[in-house]
Amino acid sequence: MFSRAIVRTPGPDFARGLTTADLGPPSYPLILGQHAAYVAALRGLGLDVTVLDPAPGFPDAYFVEDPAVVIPEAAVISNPGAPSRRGEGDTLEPVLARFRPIERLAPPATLDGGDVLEAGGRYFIGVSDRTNADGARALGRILEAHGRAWTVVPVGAGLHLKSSANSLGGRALVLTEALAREAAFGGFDRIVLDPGDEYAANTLWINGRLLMPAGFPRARRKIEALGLPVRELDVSEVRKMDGGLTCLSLRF
Ligand code: CIR
Repeated sequence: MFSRAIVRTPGPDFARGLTTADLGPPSYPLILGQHAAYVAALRGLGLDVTVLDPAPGFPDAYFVEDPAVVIPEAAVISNPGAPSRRGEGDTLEPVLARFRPIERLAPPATLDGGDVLEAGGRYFIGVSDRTNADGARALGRILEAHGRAWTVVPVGAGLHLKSSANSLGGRALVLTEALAREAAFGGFDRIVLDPGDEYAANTLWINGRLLMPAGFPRARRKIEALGLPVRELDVSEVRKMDGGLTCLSLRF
């Protein structure tokens, strides 16, 4: 269960962030509105939300999930895989230090929090273009020191592990077809998305309710069949910058 979230308002330079999406130019007024609706949704789900100001010089910094990983015992400042995002963690540290002892990952380890999925009492760490094997091992050692179990998962397609797999609470996961046969997820109840619905894997479970990106009715029907209450949010401008619902917050 989560009680808090940290988010950061996108800055006016957000369109200079990294992206591989070819979905057209993103709009600043629209992303501000979508971000405000996201914050309101988190608050509506009972979370105490800390909203940080934009971080000048770091156009991707509103994707606060990537430069840190928060576990019950610590906040780990990561070393993000993209050089332009290194330094975002320093801007989060004073905020996270209010809630957790700080630990740090150091080069050659690289890790983005978007590659870290907690589900069924275990941490799954994706090795991706952003998170290397050193990063997975370094976070794994911290998790182990706090008595937490972890498993490495190769991320074939998509930016991060959580671009393609997310928790639906308990032992249920929503996954793209590409990850559905991944042995690490063998013991889970799996909702596998249809081809074309891959973006809907970036859903956000908060205390028994699910936030989903708008516009994926087939995926929504599959998830609602589990009895999980779903709310859709429009994140079109976030998607243009390769992001989704999970990347916009740190929850703990
Ligand atoms: C990036 O490429 O780093 C950002 N434009 C998007 C990060 C999305 N984060 C996430 O999926 N956890």
